[in-house]
Amino acid sequence: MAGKIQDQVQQASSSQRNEVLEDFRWAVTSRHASLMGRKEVFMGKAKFGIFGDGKELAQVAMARAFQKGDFRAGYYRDQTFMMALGELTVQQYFAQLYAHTNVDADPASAGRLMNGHFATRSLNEDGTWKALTTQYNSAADISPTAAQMPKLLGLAFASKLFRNNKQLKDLTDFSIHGNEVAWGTIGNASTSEGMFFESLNAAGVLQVPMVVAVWDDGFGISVPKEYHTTKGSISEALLGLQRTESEKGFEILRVKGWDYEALVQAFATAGRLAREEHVPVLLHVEEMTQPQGHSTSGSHERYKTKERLQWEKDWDCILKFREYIISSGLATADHLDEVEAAAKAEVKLQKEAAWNEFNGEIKAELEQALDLIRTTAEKSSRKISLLQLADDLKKTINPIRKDVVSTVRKSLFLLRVEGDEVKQELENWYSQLQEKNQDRYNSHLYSQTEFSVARCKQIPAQVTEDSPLVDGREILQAFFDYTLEHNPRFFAFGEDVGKIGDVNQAFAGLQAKHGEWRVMDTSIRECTIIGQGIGAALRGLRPMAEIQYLDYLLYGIQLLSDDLATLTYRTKGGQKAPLIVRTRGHRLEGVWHSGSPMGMILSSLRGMIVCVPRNMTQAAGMYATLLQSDEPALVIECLNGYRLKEQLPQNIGEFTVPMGIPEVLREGEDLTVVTYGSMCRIVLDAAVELAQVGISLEVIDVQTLLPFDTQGIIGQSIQKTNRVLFADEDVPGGGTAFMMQQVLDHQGVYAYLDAAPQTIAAQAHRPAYSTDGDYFSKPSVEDVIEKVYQIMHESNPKKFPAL
Ligand SMILES: Cc1ncc(C[n+]2csc(CCOP(=O)(O)OP(=O)(O)O)c2C)c(N)n1
Repeated sequence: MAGKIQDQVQQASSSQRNEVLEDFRWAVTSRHASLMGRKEVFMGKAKFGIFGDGKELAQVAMARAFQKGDFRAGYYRDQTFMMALGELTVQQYFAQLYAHTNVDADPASAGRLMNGHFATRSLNEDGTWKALTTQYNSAADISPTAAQMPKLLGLAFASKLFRNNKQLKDLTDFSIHGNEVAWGTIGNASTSEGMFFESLNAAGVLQVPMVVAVWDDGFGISVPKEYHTTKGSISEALLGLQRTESEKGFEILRVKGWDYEALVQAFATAGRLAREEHVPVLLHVEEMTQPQGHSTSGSHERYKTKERLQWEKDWDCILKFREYIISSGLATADHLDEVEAAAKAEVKLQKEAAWNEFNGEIKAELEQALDLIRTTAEKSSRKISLLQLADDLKKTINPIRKDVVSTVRKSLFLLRVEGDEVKQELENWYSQLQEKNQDRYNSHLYSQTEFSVARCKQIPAQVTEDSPLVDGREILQAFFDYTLEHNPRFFAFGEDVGKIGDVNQAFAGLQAKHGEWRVMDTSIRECTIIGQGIGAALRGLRPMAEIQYLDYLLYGIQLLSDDLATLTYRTKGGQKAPLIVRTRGHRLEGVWHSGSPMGMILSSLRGMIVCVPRNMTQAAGMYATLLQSDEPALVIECLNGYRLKEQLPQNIGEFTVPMGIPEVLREGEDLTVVTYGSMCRIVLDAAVELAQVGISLEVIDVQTLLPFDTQGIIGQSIQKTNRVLFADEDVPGGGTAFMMQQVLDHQGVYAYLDAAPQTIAAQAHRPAYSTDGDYFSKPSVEDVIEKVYQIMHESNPKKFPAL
């Protein structure tokens, strides 16, 4: 018996030893990847490099505590963690450094992101979800520092919902009883960002399983931490968040980045607390280093003192790890040297394999291009110039796709005077190459799967004479009630959404009916409301995040633009977050409640659907479409429409409004007005008055700005009327300029126009307060009448004399 126990003790200690040595192997593997990565950049084989050296030890410890189903949302230093988890091979690491466009080579971003942007794939190729609870998960990184924090909150919040909302308990591909922890990493300097503080406060309020590890190397590029953080320490500065026996809050832990045992223990404690008790944890990892400096963009000798540089050498976490292993008798120095030598050799092999695969594809295309240009040259009158182009291409050092394509295009330009028999082969080859490059560099901005909005079922609203006339807000209320009943993954949250059912009462009574885990209040924090939604959507839920007024979307626009709108594109279809952002805008009163900054939205949110319903029936149909699809969307309801009467369709909750299909609201002969949202009513009122002076307006509601008129309905109208005016409430050159560009560039209407296409928009400033402020700032019925009349006057001054 005694022997058996001794065996067990020995087995335990040998497996412990193996674990430690495995961690050492990953630490040195990662370090050599960093060292070689930097050289690749200096040799010109990659453009830029940012590496995880100096942060290795904490990351092997974090990997030990990370479990299947968990999510990471971190930043560019986390290569060791990803490698130790088995979610990043060294070859993939180098493939991203070279920007290899193949998903298998770089599963995180298919070459779309610079190195150090990590992600796992949550989706199958057809856009369906993988079983996230059976894999390790990393949300896709983005570069703006601290912007990983709001979605981290949402990833953690999803666990809270899964644990508390019993209707979700069968969704075991996404959560097992809300046991999943969301692990965040952030550099010490980046904790100065507002997003960091907002996210931590919200996590403390919500009590979500979120562990935030701060990698503290004392600097943010060249700026020391005294310039960044009160008291020079984020854990000191945030002591007020620490939970006590009587008050909920954070658990705050501090640990040194070179102390292996303490790190393993700290991450284990953090993981346990978060997983079991849903307590958020701040884990401040101090005394980290940066052996190679911040990135390949400069050297740290410029701003670190000699003493600091020496300290970083003496306290290098791998050096300390070696000392620990040797002094604990877990391995000898010779053995560790052997492990390190083997790791280094392996890194070199995988680096070369990554380069050969990356370069091999390009070389093959280059050789094909050279062959084709040369054979074409033999048949062409431009032989000498073509051969010269081919020779120049051949001589390029480390050629890239741009060199190949640019040479082919120059060749085809030279060949413009030749017949098909000379150039057809090169043209065909180039058009196939274009298709491949389109897929490599331009695809997946929008969903390419069966869940794209374009493929949603179209079900018309059923309205009869008997359909009751109700307030617009009641249409939405009926829709949300139906959806809460039928779709357990759907939940809505935002400022004042819960108890009172939003400031315009579209959710009135629905929290009481469906529960606090379906319809909920948040604090005033637009940015993390968006992040909360992104994170929850990444975990298979269908959140509706409410921004109380469109004017306050600016607090969240950076996140929407950098994170949500780019998500599917930057992972080449590897992740999706079908978040619906609901807000209300356009006309009301004053500088901050009448905004319509559509130009800003259109420029920054490509990758999202942008819906601008003219009334609440259309809004309900759009929400139904969006909930069938997997695309993220912004829906801007009309602020002044909640009390207007509309007929309640019989099939509320089921009817859909298709995306990208404008609706002709009034048919006419003389001029097409293209508009949306609250302006629809103004333009329709103007149309009635203009009819009385013999001007017949065709009024078109675009309904969605992204996508925009996918069937060319506006162009067809212009073919009939030969005149067009684009109208909205944005500043001049905003939404109207976008609509005009779309129609002129994509619908070939130039030949049909009898008058210059024009726009009518609001003043360049925000509206002054009160109804008069609105009248003198936003387009009024009279403004539209006069503008249309002016266009008609220019066409026919006799019939329409000057005003
Ligand atoms: C919003 C934003 N501002 C500036 C930058 C440029 N930048 C990249 S890394 C960095 C320093 C970050 O330092 P820290 O958070 O301490 O992380 P470390 O690199 O030291 O690990 C800066 C300023 C950025 N990426 N995003």
